[in-house]
Amino acid sequence: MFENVKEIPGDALLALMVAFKNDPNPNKIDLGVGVYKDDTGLTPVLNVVKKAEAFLLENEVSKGYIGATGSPELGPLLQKLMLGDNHPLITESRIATAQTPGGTGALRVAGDLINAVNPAARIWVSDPTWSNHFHVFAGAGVEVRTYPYYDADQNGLAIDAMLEAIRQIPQGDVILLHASCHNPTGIDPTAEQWDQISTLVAERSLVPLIDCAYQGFGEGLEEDVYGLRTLLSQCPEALITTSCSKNFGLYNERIGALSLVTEKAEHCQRAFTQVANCIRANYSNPPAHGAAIVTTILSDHALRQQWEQELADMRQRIQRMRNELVSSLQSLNCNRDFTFIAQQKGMFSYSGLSKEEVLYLRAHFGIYAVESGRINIAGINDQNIGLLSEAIHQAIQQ
Ligand code: PLP
Ligand code: TYF
Repeated sequence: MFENVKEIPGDALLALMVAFKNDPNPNKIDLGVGVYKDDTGLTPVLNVVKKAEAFLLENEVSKGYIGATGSPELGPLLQKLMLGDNHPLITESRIATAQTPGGTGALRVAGDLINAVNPAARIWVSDPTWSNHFHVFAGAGVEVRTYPYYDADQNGLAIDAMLEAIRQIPQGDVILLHASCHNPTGIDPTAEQWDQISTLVAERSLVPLIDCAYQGFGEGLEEDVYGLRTLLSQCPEALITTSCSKNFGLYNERIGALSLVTEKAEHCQRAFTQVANCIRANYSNPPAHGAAIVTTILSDHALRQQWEQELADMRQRIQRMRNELVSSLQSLNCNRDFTFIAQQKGMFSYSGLSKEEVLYLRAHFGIYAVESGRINIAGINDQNIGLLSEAIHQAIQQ
């Protein structure tokens, strides 16, 4: 069976992670894969997570299966986090949530669900988007198309081209929108642009799939769901994929969720049986530990406050590094304007560096960025920012 199987290239981002690890340069800098790092370059376990785990170690009574759709407490807690307390979708029972293995698991179940209930539907993703979106939806048998998003000349959102493309998407298709902290560009729509996008998505009878992987990493827990709430206020149906990897620092626990929003409560109950069926046919039921951590934190007042503080610390450190990179490059009199980096949101920045410049940084300084020019701002710290700025200054003069 395997004699003539051809090799396929792995994920370029994960390959970059390995290349960084193998580089002996003591001053190397990792701006590649999207994980948060603190000022010492580590991806720490949050203190609040350690507290929740200590509680679970004492109090957990069973390792029994938790069922296809996972923890029954997780869904309502995540719904409130995204929508706010007493949101009409919650009080009207028009939203149902299944726990999934990470945001990626949620995206895959969403793809399987789309394929099961409307096999003709395509999914439209931004150009560019997180590369795994293509793999996940193709794997689920859903055709992926793109709409314009990035304006390279302005280093901003190509809003006119985006709206024009959305006007052409056939009714009933699914459109994926990043709730905040767009991966890879770091460019999010403004509130006014979200209003325009939402009105159009509703007018065209498209189903928004809102990928919410960075709530709290941009401007704040509330601010980062402005677009999500606006879309849900206008569109009768939607899908939301949530990841707790970044905002709880639970990357390898694989914790996320898929929420289904329907026009009527009875549609929700029926469609949710399809969600459960997709999960059963795939991995049967999700791992329990990450959900237990998240529910422990979100349902306890003191733990929740501590989590919000630790999340704010991560967010503020990223913003500080954005500002410092911009001023550091300015003080070197770089002949290129990088001020847009301070305006972008979340961990990622489309820096505008060309592939040649990225490869120059890697070869000459052991600085690892993605060839598209994407840099992970969380990889910058007080110790390496001087070297990084000098290196960028040199790379763009080549
Ligand atoms: N969606 C986006 C936009 C992402 O950047 C990521 C990144 O990791 C995910 C989803 C998936 O996250 P998870 O690690 O929870 O599967
Ligand atoms: O874009 C990133 O860097 C993150 C992490 O296959 C990631 O979203 C990257 C690739 C991948 C899984 C996660």
